[in-house]
Amino acid sequence: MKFWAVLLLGVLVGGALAAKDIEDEPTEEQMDEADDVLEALGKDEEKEVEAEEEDEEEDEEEGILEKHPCFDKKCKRGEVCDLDEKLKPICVCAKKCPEPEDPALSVCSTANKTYASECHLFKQKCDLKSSEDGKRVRIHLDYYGPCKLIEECLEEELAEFPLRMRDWLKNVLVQRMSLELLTDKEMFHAKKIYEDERRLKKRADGGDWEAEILLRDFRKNYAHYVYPIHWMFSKLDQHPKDRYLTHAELAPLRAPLVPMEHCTTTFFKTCDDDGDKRISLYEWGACLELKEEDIKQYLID
Ligand SMILES: [Ca+2]
Ligand SMILES: [Ca+2]
Repeated sequence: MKFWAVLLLGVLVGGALAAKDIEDEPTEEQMDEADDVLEALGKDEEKEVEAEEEDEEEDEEEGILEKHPCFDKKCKRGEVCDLDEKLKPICVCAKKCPEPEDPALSVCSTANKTYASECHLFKQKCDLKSSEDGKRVRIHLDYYGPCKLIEECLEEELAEFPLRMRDWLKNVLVQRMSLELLTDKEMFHAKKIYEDERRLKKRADGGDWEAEILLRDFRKNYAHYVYPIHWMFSKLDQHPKDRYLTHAELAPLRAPLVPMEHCTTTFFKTCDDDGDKRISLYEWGACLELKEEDIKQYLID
């Protein structure tokens, strides 16, 4: 799944980061789950590149060389494959991570420490896990990019957050249509929004409209926002697909968004209306200000 990278295409207006609410923080288990989801996301992208390379290599090597036992072994980030005493492939902590030249590849941990890359963070997590003999390791990926000052999310800023979020979701959907990254059902909805907006001579390229304009547009062209809100919910609802979003399932949206929008964390907390630490489709729709009768299960099936 590659969509987190595409999320970055839509640039939201924003400042620094949300102040962390000490109470009601996710548990260590929930944060570990979020790490696993983020770790797997990054690897999906690498896998596609690797698969192409492997195809080429296989063509060249077929019938000549026997595969190394580590050839098909997939390890987490910060880990590499090695052979145990029985020559079976196992994952062990990486000795070293590649040093990225681009500072944008750095990540910030929940302990507010910047790591040069995801590999560096997950390697340290792996090292600690191995050395502390099963004890819980308190290192988690919080967001992409270097750590930065977290500003408090003011009430009026929080009220504006859904305006930008909705507009952004709509634009991401339309952008993905132009990149031919949608299923037929998604394409059907995206095309309709695109054509309607073109007819209305509206801009469909994202951007930083004033809150007032966004609000006016939401009221006037409300129908354009209904599907994109459902669409993002179903994209995130994957582990498991049960019509609820957990902290881990929100991570692919949260991690790239937090450095751009300091109300992200607070916003997601407010969406959990009944406080059961997961966001139902109804809570998600209500939080993004859809009318109750427009929150429809069939749109996420
Ligand atoms: Ca789920
Ligand atoms: Ca809930």
